[in-house]
Amino acid sequence: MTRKNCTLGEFIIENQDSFQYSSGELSKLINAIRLAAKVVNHEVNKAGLVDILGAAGETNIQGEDQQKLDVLANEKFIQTLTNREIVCGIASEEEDDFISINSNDQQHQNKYIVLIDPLDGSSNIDVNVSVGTIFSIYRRITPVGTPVTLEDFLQPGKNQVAAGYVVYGTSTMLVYTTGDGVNGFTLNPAIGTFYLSHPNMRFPEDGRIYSVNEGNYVHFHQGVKDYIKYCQEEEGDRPYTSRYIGSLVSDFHRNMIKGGIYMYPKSSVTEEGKLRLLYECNPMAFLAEQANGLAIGGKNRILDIQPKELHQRVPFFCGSKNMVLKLQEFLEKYH
Ligand code: AHM
Ligand code: MG
Repeated sequence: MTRKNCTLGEFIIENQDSFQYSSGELSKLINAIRLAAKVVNHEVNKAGLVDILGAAGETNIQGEDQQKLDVLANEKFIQTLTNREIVCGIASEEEDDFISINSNDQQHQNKYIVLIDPLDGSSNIDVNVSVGTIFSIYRRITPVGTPVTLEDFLQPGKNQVAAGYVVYGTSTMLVYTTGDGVNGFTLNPAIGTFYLSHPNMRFPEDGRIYSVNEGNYVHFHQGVKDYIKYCQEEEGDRPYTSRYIGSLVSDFHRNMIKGGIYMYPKSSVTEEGKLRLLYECNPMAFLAEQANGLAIGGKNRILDIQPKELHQRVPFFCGSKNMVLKLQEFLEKYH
C-alpha cells in the first residue's frame, strides 16, 4: 500500500496482512518503535536548551537529574519495548551485553529480538547537527518459551525481518522496511503523528555524491584512495560532490534521495573500520538493498557476513548501485 498521506499507524495495520502467518506481533513492535521515536524526538529537540534545563550530570530546575541524550534514548527505547512485552530480547550499542526479556504473564512467548543504536552520531548534538536512531529486527533462532541466547543476536543481516531509522533532522522522519521496499514517514510535530511522505524510496542507480571522512585519507588502503581520486577527476559527470555530515543516518538519507555512496573503510589505524555490523551496517544494508542500492564490506556483501560478536566492527560501503560496483572494481585491484 503506498497511499500518500496515510498515517504510519494506518500503514502498519493495512500492511499487516501482507505477512504470511502474521500474528500482529511485528506490527505491535513497529508501533512501539514509533512511540519511542516520538519520545526521543521530543528530547532531542530540547537539546539546545541545555544551559537552561541543565547539562548532563547536573540537576535541572525541576530537580530532575539530567542525562546524556544517548543514554536517555537508550533507556526510552528499552523501556518502551520492555513495557509492551513484545520482544524476547534487545541488544543495544549502548549496552555491553544483550538483555533477555521476561514477560510477566507469559514466559518468553515473543519471537522477535531487536537491535538498536539509540542515538547514532550523538557527538553532533552539541552543534545542532542531525542525529538518528537505527533499529533492526530478527526472529529468534532458539525455541520460543526459552531465554534468548547470544546465538539469537549473531545472525547474518540477510535474516532481518525489518529494519529502519529515525532521522531527527530539519523534520523528523521514520524510514523502514519489512522486506517489501522502503517507506518514509514524516512527523507532524503539532499533533505527534507520522505521515507517509516518501513512499517506495529508492537510491538512483547512479549518483554524484561521495561521503567519507577524508581527514583519514592517508590511512586508507590504496583501493579506496584510488576511488576517491576517481571521484575527483574531471571526466564525464565527474568530479562528484563531496558531502560528509559524520552522522550515518543523515548521510545515508541524503544519498538515498539524491544518489551517492557512503564509505567508512578500514585503514592502517582501524583495521576493522569503525561502524558496528549489528547496530549500524546490517540495518542500513537491508534498507539499501530494499531501495535499489548495495552495501558491501569490501569483497563481501554486508548482509552475508556471519557475526562473531555483538559489537563487531566492519568496513562499510553503501549507496547507489553503480557507484558501489565501481568502488568494488578499485578494491579488487589490490586483492
Ligand atoms: P557513534 O555510534 O559513536 O555515533 O559513531 C558512528 C558515527 C556515524 O554516524 C558516522 O558516520 C561516523 O561515526 C563518523 O565517524 P568519524 O567522525 O570518524 O568520521
Ligand atoms: Mg552508532
